[in-house]
Amino acid sequence: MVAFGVIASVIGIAIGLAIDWFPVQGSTQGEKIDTFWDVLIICSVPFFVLVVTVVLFAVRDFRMRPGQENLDGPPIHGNTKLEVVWTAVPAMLLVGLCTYAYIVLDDIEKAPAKGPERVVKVTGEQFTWTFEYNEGGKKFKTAQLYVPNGESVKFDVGSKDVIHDFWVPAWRMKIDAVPGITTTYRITPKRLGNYPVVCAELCGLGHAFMRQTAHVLDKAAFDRWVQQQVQRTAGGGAAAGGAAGGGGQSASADAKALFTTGNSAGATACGGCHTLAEAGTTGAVGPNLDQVLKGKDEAFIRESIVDPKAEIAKGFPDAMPTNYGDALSGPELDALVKYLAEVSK
Ligand code: HEC
Ligand SMILES: [Cu+2]
Repeated sequence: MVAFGVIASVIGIAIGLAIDWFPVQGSTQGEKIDTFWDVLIICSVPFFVLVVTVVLFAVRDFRMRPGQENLDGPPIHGNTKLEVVWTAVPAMLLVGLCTYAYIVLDDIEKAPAKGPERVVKVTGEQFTWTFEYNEGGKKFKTAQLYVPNGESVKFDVGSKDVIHDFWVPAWRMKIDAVPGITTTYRITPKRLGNYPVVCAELCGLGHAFMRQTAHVLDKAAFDRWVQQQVQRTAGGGAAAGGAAGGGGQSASADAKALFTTGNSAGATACGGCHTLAEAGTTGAVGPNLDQVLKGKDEAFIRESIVDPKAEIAKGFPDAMPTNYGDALSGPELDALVKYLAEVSK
């Protein structure tokens, strides 16, 4: 039995460690968390094997045989030594693992020893995330998350409505976004690339679509991106106004881009949820706009975008983001409404 248990434990641990449980590891915090996971596997597999082995051998050796139906074994009055052992060993293991977990948690929540730290304000709302930056005194908001590789970033997380949960699985850390309080965590990205941002708290009908992207850039690319955002925020109104007023061609081109990719001020792409033939999108979360906008006037379209809760389209969830009134500039909204009215005629 012991030999069986040892072999099964070794195989179990080997399988447990060989399985690729998680998405790519994208932060230095992730290393410690993944190591902790491996330790948990090493500690828990032998206990699982112990229990299952005893059950299997007991079933084989002590099962009731024909003619024994009415026999009962001798009465058992407990075994103090055994009970002490099976209480003390798991208790010690538990205390040990809790201590280790506490040390890991304390370590991954620590502020970096040197240098100022970037703070990004994260706001959840049904059903989108908005990220607010303050780069050298210049403030701006975006719908996608950008961070430079190798630099610690602290997230101040809040919510405008219900409880959400800010999670980038590749970074391993997550925390609830709770209305009325600010929760925080920090990570240091260690891998370039794009990773999903997920809401990990069921927050309403649009919960599953509350997904954006975290972009990890090298420092130079990040600085260029910040420069663009600062320019956009400073001159954004004028530039967009110019485009919208600058002839039908460019206005409709801009509106189409807005529809298919959103903007960087917090407006997520309409096309992810809506089908619109002219824009080549096939989203099916919300109504097919080719069909439902036929014959509708600009006022209806405008209201549907700015105040989607005013009228919920029949048969669809109340899942359209409610932040477009803020996230689209005046000219952007005008261009989008005009474009939709034209192409759905
Ligand atoms: C997360 C998914 C999602 C996104 C993104 C989204 N919508 Fe919607 N939209 C919906 C859903 C669901 C409905 C139906 C419920 C409602 O009426 O609010 C809807 C309704 C509408 C309606 C009203 C249709 C009707 O028949 O009443 C219009 C118009 C509309 N959306 C346009 C847009 C535009 C324009 C954008 C981008 C600026 C956009 N939507 C972004 C999900 C989305
Ligand atoms: Cu949410």
